[in-house]
Amino acid sequence: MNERFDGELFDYLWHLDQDLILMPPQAAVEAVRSDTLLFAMLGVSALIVLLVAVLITWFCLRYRAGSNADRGHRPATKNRHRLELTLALSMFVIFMVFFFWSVPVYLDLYRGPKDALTINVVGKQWMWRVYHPNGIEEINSLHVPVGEPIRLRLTTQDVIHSFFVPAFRLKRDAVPGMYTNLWFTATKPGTYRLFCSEYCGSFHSRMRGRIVVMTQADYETWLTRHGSVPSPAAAGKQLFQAYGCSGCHLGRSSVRAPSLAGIYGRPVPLADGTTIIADEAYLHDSIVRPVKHIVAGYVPIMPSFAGQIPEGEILKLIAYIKSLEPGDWEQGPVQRSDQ
Ligand code: HEC
Ligand SMILES: [Cu+2]
Repeated sequence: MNERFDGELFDYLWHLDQDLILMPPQAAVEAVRSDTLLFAMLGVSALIVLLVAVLITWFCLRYRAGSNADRGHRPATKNRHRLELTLALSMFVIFMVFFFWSVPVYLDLYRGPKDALTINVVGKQWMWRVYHPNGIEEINSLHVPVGEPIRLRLTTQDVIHSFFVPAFRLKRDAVPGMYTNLWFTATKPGTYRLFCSEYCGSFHSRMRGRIVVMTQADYETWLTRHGSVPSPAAAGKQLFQAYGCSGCHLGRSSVRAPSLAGIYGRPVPLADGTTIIADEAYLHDSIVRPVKHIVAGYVPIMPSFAGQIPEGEILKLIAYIKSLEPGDWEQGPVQRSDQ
């Protein structure tokens, strides 16, 4: 048994108590909301199962062979109608209660608050890479402050993965070429387990990590301790040069390509006559699949960068493009000489 395997076995045994618990801790607002709903549904189902079981037993005893129970036909009365109506209506009411209870729970999971702190997460065989808005990067761990709404924007570098945090009762697929979102507000400081819950290759089971929920004060300390990294936009500016994007896109270049200054969030007219809002997904597509949306008035000469730029760097390029204000590139030569 080599040392590495030894370490893993130890790791496995060490966490066994956490793996085998029946209910993971409730560590987020979302966990409490879905647990309450789940247990209410389980409760109602249990009551109905109980009612059916009691009736079955009662009828078995009452109408058993040889008993002198009345087996004659019931005369058709208005009463029977009322029984059917009551049953149907009460079922309807129960279902409607659950409908109006669960819809907001579901919608909140897919449309979180606008002011949430956005953190990018990229799945990759077999790890989770985390990109904080201030440039801090982590692998297989995610540090967040308690009590603050967090939005995770997920994507993946290779195959489909799924971001699963049992303590938050949250799971969302990370899909290649797509951004999916996950919102949560952690309620208890502590360390929680993170899994990939979509089979993604030989070492899928090792694609685990931890979520560290910290008090505001601890989080501030953590940020300053890791703080002196370039911002994603600054890193993106470097990459924009390194990958030769500036050769086409910057003002002075001879090749005709649209200016990207101030494009984020604006409608872009496309060659097929439609317009599209330049959001993250559009910018991502423009880099890896330029022919998907061709900007009106331009020849589609941009090469596809699919598979050539890691997702983490695409995030930085997008951060750079987002940071540009309209007119930023007008003073082309000045811009270029300081790079
Ligand atoms: C060979 C020249 C060339 C290179 C290199 C190039 N582009 Fe482009 N790019 C274009 C052209 C031409 C268009 C407009 C036609 C189209 O949509 O395909 C465009 C479109 C875009 C758009 C959409 C612009 C809009 O107005 O909606 C984005 C975003 C973009 N490029 C980003 C990049 C990034 C990031 C890089 C570097 C990784 C890059 N480009 C490299 C020529 C280039
Ligand atoms: Cu995975």
